[in-house]
Amino acid sequence: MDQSNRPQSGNNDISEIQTIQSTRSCVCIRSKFTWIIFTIVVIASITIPTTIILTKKKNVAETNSTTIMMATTGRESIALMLTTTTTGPSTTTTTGPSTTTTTGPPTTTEAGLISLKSTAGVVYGVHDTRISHDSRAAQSGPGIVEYPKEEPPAHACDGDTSTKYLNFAPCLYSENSIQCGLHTGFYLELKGNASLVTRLQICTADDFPARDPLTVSLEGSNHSGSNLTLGSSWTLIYNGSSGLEDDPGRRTCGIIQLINNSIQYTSYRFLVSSKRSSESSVQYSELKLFEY
Ligand SMILES: *[C@@H]1O[C@H](CO)[C@@H](O)[C@H](O)[C@H]1NC(C)=O
Ligand SMILES: *[C@@H]1O[C@H](CO)[C@@H](O)[C@H](O)[C@H]1NC(C)=O
Ligand SMILES: *[C@@H]1O[C@H](CO)[C@@H](O)[C@H](O)[C@H]1NC(C)=O
Ligand SMILES: *[C@@H]1O[C@H](CO)[C@@H](O)[C@H](O)[C@H]1NC(C)=O
Ligand SMILES: *[C@@H]1O[C@H](CO)[C@@H](O)[C@H](O)[C@H]1NC(C)=O
Ligand SMILES: CC(=O)N[C@H]1CO[C@H](CO)[C@@H](O)[C@@H]1O
Repeated sequence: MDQSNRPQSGNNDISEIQTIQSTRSCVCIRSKFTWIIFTIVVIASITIPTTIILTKKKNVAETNSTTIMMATTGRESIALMLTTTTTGPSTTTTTGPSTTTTTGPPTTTEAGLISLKSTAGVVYGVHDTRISHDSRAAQSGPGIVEYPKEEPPAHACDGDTSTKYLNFAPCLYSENSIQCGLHTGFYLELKGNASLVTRLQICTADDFPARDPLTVSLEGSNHSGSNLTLGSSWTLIYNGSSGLEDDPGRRTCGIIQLINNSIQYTSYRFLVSSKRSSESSVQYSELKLFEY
């Protein structure tokens, strides 16, 4: 900054001597000018690394750019605006090439993610089902106690945040209440070996934040087949926050919840006990379980 000021001060020497008393406004303009240069340098130092990060990693970049933007808001609104504009184009360029989903491959890089591939590929939807109580099977269809055929429970276990599981029970699809979709969920028998679940994460669906689960439970069992409908088959592993209190956005995974668990199970039952606000149903794109 010193260097950039030097030639100017040389040119302004005479006028400065002449109008020493009336230079307040002049100095003011100059300090404004240096302030603008400083701002540009600050903006450049923020936007260039941000753009590099964004083009490198899509999902990570979204969270990180948000962090940077939030850090910048406190300092100056211009920098914030410019950071926002850079995230726009680079996000579009990164989503462009990956044609399959907007959020990219969700499973490949996640350490400890348990495969939710199920025995015979079946995921059992349930409704009106409470922790340690018997499961009541949910039917597919548009009416009461049912889920849409195109939005089955298996969609919560497919590793794809562009598909979702939606359940209206005990409501009709036309109803709108805080109760709709509560005490629904699903269970499955893992195709692989028993797993030790120590973390849980839920990802939002494509629309209606009001339908996001807020409190959930996870139970484990080593039983199989029809015994899994019995409440006595299940042991409670987790009962608490979904990690979605602060809406992370659509088709986005919430905060990972830690689970104090030291027992392996071969089957899991997931239930939703509350949602964000009044809507026709509960919905989510993914349940993710991790083993370390
Ligand atoms: C599953 O468990 C069996 C025996 O308990 C073991 O032989 C096998 O390697 C395990 N498979 C995987 C994928 O861990
Ligand atoms: C179901 O549970 C009962 C009692 O615990 C047990 O005797 C039976 O073998 C179980 N059946 C299966 C298929 O696991
Ligand atoms: C599960 O947590 C809810 C609060 O979210 C609580 O009301 C309920 O009693 C808990 N159930 C069990 C079985 O711990
Ligand atoms: C975790 O569970 C064990 C056994 O149930 C218990 O002794 C321990 O206090 C728990 N730890 C926490 C942090 O809740
Ligand atoms: C369930 O099976 C796993 C693996 O065989 C075992 O480690 C675990 O202790 C069993 N859980 C219970 C509650 O028996
Ligand atoms: C600087 C910063 O916030 N880095 C974070 C970027 O996002 C990853 C994954 O969410 C975090 O692990 C980093 O700490």
